[in-house]
Amino acid sequence: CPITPPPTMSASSSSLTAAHSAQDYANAIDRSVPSFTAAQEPDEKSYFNTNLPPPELEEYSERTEQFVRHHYHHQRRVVLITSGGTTVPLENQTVRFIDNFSAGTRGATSAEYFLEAGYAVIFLHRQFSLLPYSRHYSHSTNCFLDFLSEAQPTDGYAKKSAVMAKGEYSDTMLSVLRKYNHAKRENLLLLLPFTTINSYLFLLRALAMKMEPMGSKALFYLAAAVSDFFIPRERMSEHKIQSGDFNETQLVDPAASGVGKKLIIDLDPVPKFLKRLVESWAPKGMIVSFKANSLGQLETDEGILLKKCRLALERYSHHLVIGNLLQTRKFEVVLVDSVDPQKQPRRLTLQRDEANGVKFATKQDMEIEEQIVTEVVRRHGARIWDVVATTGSL
Ligand code: 9Z3
Repeated sequence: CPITPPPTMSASSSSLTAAHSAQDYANAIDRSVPSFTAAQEPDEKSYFNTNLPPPELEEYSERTEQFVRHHYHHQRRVVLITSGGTTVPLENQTVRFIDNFSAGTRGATSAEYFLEAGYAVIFLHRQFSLLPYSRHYSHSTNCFLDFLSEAQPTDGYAKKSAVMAKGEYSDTMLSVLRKYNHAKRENLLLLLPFTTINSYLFLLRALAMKMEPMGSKALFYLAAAVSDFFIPRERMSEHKIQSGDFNETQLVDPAASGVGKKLIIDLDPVPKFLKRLVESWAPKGMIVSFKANSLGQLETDEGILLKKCRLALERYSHHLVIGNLLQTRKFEVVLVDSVDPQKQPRRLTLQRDEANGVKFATKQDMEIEEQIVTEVVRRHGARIWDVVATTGSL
């Protein structure tokens, strides 16, 4: 999860105010529970037997199976990218949910570079988050309409008025369009949207298992911002939580009275399934996870971030952790690998221009994902050779 959970998990962020005492904050997360240990097989059984699979599970599994078969045939490597935030619904018929901070930039941008590197991409993403290629022209900062102009018949391009790309954008747009069309034509990009943390977990497990035929040519690039806490099915309210519902749902504080009753949400830790992915769902694949931190002072935070990356490798035994700080994630990441987690990590940075104290990437060197993906692809290649050399097969 990219965000250290807020001191109290209230449904409304507006209630995260000085009205809560330091004591409230201190008690909001039960630190006595060893919550961040890796989930084991019984935890997996318990989670997947007690929570409901999403309706799209079967369809996505079939599409993934076909996609993998097709690219296995063409001897391509396949990467499963997860991208965007995961929601935690408060009701089964969801009206309210807790969300996670992520636009999907890391995932969508990386997908384009993986495609350029010859991979086929399964893009498991939060619905309506950024997508490869269309990300250049979507969302509020770069509305696609701003890239268009009206062509008049006199321009010689059209017999009647028509829409065309503005001159200054058309070269870039043409290049993006060609790559997009190529990916579509060659069936290189499988877009699979999800919304909730529960769907994400069910889908990750099912799709990972469908990648099995790829052997070591399967790569997992887990950039989605995964919720740390959720409400298990047996405690979830069926309908919208009403302010008088406290006995039924256990979600509204029965001790509070009158106007301004507090809604107290009791969340369980989300099981950490990364180890199950490594050991059981995709034992031959290479698994890359992201770790994010969001505190203030860069120097100290980097120390904390590095510790967290090393701890993650120790706990889950996967292959590479990419650490990023929320504030600088577009310019800087560190790579900590399982071969020697204690050695100085590989740091990737973009050159920066400083203007008014704000840091921008320079124009020549815009996207850090290009560097990240180049490095991951290189390590994946090395690992495939290792596996072939030691086992004689992929
Ligand atoms: C990340 O750290 C991603 O790089 C970001 C990307 C979410 C910061 P944006 O989408 O942001 O470009 O806006 N992802 C965090 C992944 C995460 O939650 N990891 C979990 C963990 O380490 C599960 S593997 O416990």
